[in-house]
Amino acid sequence: MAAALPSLPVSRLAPASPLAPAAPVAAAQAASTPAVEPARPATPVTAKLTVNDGHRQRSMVNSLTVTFSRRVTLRAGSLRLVDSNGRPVEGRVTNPSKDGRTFVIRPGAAGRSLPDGSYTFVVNGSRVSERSGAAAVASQTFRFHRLFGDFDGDGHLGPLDRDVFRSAYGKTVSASQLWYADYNGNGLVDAADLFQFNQRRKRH
Ligand SMILES: [Ca+2]
Ligand SMILES: [Ca+2]
Repeated sequence: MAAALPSLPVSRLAPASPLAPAAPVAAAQAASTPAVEPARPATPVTAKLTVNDGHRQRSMVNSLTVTFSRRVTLRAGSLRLVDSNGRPVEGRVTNPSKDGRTFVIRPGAAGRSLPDGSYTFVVNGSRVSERSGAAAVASQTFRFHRLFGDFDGDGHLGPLDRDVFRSAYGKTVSASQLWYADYNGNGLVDAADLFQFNQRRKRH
C-alpha cells in the first residue's frame, strides 16, 4: 500500500536501528570529557537525487533515487516530495540493495509517471541519522519537472523532441527503449501518444 512520504513508517524503510540518537551520545561524551568537543566527522552526510535512471528525459518520471554519502536510518518525515502547489505526493520508499544508502521512491500509481508539473524533493536532515550516529545529515532540496514529450529535459517541446517522437512513432517500447514516449503505457508509440504530444507542443 502506498504511504504518504511525510509519514513513512520507519519499519518499511530500514530495519529498526539499535543506535541511540546522536544527542544522548554527544551528551555522554561531554559529561566524561567536558573540555573536549565530541568527535564528529568533518563532513556532514549528503544526498544526491537521481530522476528515473539518470537519463535526461523528463517525458516520464516514475522513480527517484536518493543516494546518501554514508549509511543512514530514515525516520518519518525524512523524505518529502511536493508538487508546484505544495501538495505532498504519495510514494513508496524502499532500500532494495539494503545498503542503507540508496533509497528508491516510486511516486504515485505503480509504474506510472508523475503528472506534468514542477516538483520539489526535500531531504530533512533532522529526520535522518547516520548509522554510526556521529555526523550531521545535511538538509537538501532538489527540483525537477515532468513534461510529456520533453525528451531532452530542457522544459520545452522543441525540434529535438519532435524528431525523437517521429523516430519513435509506430514502434513498440520496452523498459529500456522509448518507454518514455508511450504516454498511455500500452507498449506502443501510437496515435494516442501523438495526441498528447501535440497538445503539449501548442503550450510549451
Ligand atoms: Ca525539450
Ligand atoms: Ca501508447
